[in-house]
Amino acid sequence: MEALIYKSTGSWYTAKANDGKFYQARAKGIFKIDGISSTNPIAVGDKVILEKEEGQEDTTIITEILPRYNYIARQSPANKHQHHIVAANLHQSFLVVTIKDPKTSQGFIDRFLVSSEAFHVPAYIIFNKKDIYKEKDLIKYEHLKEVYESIGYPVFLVSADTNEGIEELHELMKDKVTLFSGHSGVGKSSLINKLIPGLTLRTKQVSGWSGKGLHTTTFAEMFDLPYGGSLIDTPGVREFGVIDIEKRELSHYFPEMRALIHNCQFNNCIHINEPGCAVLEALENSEIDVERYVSYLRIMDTIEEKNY
Ligand SMILES: Nc1nc2c(ncn2[C@@H]2O[C@H](COP(=O)(O)OP(=O)(O)OP(=O)(O)O)[C@@H](O)[C@H]2O)c(=O)[nH]1
Ligand SMILES: [Mg+2]
Ligand SMILES: [Zn+2]
Repeated sequence: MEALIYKSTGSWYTAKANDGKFYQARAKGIFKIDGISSTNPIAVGDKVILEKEEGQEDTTIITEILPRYNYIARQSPANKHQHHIVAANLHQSFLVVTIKDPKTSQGFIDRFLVSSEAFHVPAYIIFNKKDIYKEKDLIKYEHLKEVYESIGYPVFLVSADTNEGIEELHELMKDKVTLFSGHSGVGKSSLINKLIPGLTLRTKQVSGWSGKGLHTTTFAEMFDLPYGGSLIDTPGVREFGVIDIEKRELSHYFPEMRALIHNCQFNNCIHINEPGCAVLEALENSEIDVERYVSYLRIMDTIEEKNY
């Protein structure tokens, strides 16, 4: 029978079959998808074929992964040459960020957005913890909202504590599959608890933000929305390493650069020091945000040359 993966712990999967029931499932053999080396060949959101295990009442075996409509992957933290598939078959992703406690850097936002572009998953930026922002934090927020909305990424300001802005998120999520991603401690699970009444995901107990590297959510998990659609909670990530992008194509994943590159004098321009570069000209005229360009250079530095 056909089923959808709701949770993966590495060795066991929870899958909802088209009989409407949840099954515990194990994977049979080694799956290799598209020939890529991945730490987790089956991810939350994957459609699979389940077979009842002989002699077992409740457990099942995954015998096949059905083709993916799309997926998001990042570098495995343990091995940068391996992929970690964050989730599959997504309509959109919410990058949950915070101005403080913890602070999300613009570089992190940009690496996530580049991956979203490369995997063709529309991204929204959700600033959480509005209730603790002081005036200077709100000024920073307004600046970032302007930067990102001007290049096509919708930006929202919400608070899981006070419920501000939550209603707007409901509308965006209806009948869609939405991935929640972001650093640990930004409030992904807290927001999800507000978005799905009755859900009580574990969130960091201590009030406020007291340390780094303490992940409260440890496995990605999908939840159905009461008004149609579903969402995927994920463990916080420290870094979102981009994968499978070549130096020459990186600017295609920056929408504000993509719009200009046909004006560069050389068609193999990578917009660093070439003469007649339309991107550098726009940068000089402040038509491109300097921090975005800095992110471009930083990501460029992390891309290893392949065969030239
Ligand atoms: N002041 C304030 N605190 C919040 C808000 N949202 C979440 N928090 C607090 O931030 C801390 C982290 O929240 P979580 O929901 O566990 O964060 P998470 O993003 O799911 O973290 P991981 O599961 O580790 O990735 C908790 O102490 C929450 O109470 C908010 O809107 N305002
Ligand atoms: Mg969490
Ligand atoms: Zn150029």
